[in-house]
Amino acid sequence: MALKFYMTPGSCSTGIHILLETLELPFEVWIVNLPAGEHLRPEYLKINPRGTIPTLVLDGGRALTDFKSIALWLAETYPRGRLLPADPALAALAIELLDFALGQLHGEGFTRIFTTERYLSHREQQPSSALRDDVASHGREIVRQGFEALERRLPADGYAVGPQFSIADAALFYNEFWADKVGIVLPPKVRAHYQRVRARPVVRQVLAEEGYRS
Ligand SMILES: N[C@@H](CCC(=O)N[C@@H](CS)C(=O)NCC(=O)O)C(=O)O
Repeated sequence: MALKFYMTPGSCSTGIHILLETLELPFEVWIVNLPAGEHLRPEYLKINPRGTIPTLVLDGGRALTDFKSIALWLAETYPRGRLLPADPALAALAIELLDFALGQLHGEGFTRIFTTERYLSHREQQPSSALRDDVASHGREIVRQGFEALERRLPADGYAVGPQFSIADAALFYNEFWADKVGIVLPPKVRAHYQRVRARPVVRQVLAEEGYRS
């Protein structure tokens, strides 16, 4: 049985898609249409009770239901892909950056921009557009400050934690891609990192498969 990958084009699952293709693994793609609410259907909730993507169902049926666990499983199961540095301190740093990408840039920043309604008071019958704008611009500010912090620690060349592409780069990349899409200007080293990852043939292939022109 092949790996089953549940994804939505252009979402955070793009990062996992890049890791799967980098490792040249065979996998089945199951598209979950988030805007249509397919992630909340009972069939999908049976696989991933939180109703989020990405999900990776392993050979044997066990489901991994968040980005970090999938990325770690891939890196540790296929060490030849060198998706985590062999040096434990660098590997820990990669996990720190991955966590920062998922928790801060995505979790605190982009969710306020993409799913603004989740931050509006449920007591408000009809939240004003000023309130919406306030939440979304707070999200943009969190993202902007997050990339400023990243700028101070990214090396001038290579990837996030050295010369080798790692799971941290895949997590940072989808956030940089989103910033590009919503017109948030990336500081110079972050922008160079984004372009370096985006130029990788596998990344170009994944973006093309997900419907983006390079
Ligand atoms: N903790 C999850 C969160 C992933 C996540 O937020 N995915 C978004 C798409 S980028 C999602 O599934 N949103 C649907 C929802 O939260 O209802 C992970 O790390 O995989």
